[in-house]
Amino acid sequence: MVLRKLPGVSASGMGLRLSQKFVFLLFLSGLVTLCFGALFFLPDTVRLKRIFLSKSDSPAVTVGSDNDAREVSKKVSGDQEHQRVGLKGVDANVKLKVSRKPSVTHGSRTVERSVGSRTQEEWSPARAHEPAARDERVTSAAHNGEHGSGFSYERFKKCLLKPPLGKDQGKPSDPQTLQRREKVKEMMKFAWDSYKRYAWGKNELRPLTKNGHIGNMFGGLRGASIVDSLDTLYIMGLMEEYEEAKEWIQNNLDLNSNGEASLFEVNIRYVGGLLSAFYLTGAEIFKQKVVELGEKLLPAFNTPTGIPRGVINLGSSGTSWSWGWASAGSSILAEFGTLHLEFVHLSELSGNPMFTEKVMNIRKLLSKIEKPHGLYPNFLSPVSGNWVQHHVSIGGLGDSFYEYLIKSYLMSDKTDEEAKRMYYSAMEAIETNLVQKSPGGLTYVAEWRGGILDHKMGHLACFSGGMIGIGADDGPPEKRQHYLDLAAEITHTCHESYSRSATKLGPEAFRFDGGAEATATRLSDRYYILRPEVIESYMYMWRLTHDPKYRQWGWEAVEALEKHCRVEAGFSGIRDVYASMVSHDNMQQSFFLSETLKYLYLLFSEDDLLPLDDWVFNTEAHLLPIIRKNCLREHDSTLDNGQTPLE
Ligand code: DMJ
Repeated sequence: MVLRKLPGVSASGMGLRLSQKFVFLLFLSGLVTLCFGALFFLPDTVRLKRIFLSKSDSPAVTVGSDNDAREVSKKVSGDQEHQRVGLKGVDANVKLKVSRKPSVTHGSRTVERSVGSRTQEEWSPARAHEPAARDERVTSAAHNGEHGSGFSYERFKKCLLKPPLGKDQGKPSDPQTLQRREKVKEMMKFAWDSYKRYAWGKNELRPLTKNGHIGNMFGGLRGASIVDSLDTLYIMGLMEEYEEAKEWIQNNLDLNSNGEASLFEVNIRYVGGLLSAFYLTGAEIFKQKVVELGEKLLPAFNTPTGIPRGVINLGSSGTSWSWGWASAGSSILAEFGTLHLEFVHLSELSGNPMFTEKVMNIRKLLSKIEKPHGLYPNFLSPVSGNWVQHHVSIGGLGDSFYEYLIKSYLMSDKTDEEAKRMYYSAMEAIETNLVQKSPGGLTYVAEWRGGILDHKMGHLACFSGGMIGIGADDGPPEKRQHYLDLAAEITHTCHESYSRSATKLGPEAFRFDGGAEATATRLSDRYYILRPEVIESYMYMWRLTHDPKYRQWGWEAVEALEKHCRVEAGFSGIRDVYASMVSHDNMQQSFFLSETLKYLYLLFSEDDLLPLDDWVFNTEAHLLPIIRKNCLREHDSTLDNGQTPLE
């Protein structure tokens, strides 16, 4: 290359004068500052996304219900299609880009993500299911970790107000309901047997090709379907299967993996699944594994603000990254906001306060930060602690954050006043800004983009019927009935999104504009991947109202699942709920076993099966007990009234 001599510039080595060097440096640093600032402050425009999204070998398609954040590259190659999961915040099993830099993304790379009121002796799990008796004996030889856990399973059991499995495992007296419940149990057995036969040890079953899927959403961890199924198998009394699952955990669940995992997904499925299995059965192995796994997640919180990044290396490095698709290296509200329940229980079991400290720090930041119109945007910088853009949604990217606020309050035996305050003021803001009525009279929760409403609701947002329902009773007295009505209206709208399709299953997202009323208008929103949220709301609304329509709607869903999703080797999602000739997506999601089938089973059971006075469900439907004062820890030697609640 020929360098031309510029006036005033010496030709030797581009020798600039000192003042010119200074001006040049000033210009350069200005440019860098400008770029840096732009990444933080510009809205999430298509232009910006182009910078962040990796070039893939196929065109980018919109995945999941969030068009801005989830425009991920989807690799389709014959039957090797990467499935779309559309989890809270992230879509599993799709090709996703991970931002390698802690805050602003410069470099990036692509990764595939891919027991009424009987005495405690009568209700002990030992009576319900023999294997549990062994588990409890193992547990009473308390395992004290580095911190000395001080946790006593016996003490915990005494503190439950009611037997977890009810007086007769929740068996309904009405023959039709019993028959329906048996059908759901048969579906679980079929899904489990198929997974066992074709995909044992892998993360999910591919029911068409009859093989297993691993993906890399769990950072090299295996057996997601096993961990996710443990409590469902146990509750349904599928004890042989539960024992197989437990044995696999004991002998094969290797936590020494070195891959990149979604903190959120590992937490809700693995941590949640193991905690739930431990509290239900008392088997020590689950406690050991979950505490070990929890410790591997702690480095994700090593950020300037303590807000964890979305992706963590489970190996010894513990390095973490932000999702490449998330605006400017931000963390996702539904991800860092969906750790609280599990982490509080990790502290209870391990005696290590660190877990609780980490999530309380998140809480503190979110409580203090200024919120536009009282709303919580979905993206926050783990470096600056500021919102990155103003997209608000009670569906994907935001959803389970709100769920964990009210459940934190309930799980704390209604002592966590901060969670209560945050939940009800968020609800006020959501009602003022997002809740809408369609011309046809359907109540829905729209999304908010910097003040502009997007009149759509994702399937994920349909959990909110149940959430608003369980939160109704603790709201301001004058709003209690209102919240219950709102919960019923939202659940009704979500049911409409099912009944307006040819398959009677609901689409990934449905709209209320351009003449649409609870129907998907885009091809890319028409799929159904065995998601639970609508059925989850039926279950809660049944428990709260005992209106028979909820059981009827649940049964309609069972029939549709059987007709359209059941294939020879398991259950599969479908690509278009409006096509009567269905095309299957070849994926039996692990949440189908942990959530969809569990909620259906509970819907057709008596309310004394897993009573809500004692338990909350995490966002993957795993059970976590309400923490009563002086009930879990050894040093809490006396109960308030000197008695156990069952005495
Ligand atoms: C599940 O993994 C959980 O319910 C999560 O919170 C959201 N997505 C799936 C089910 O749709």
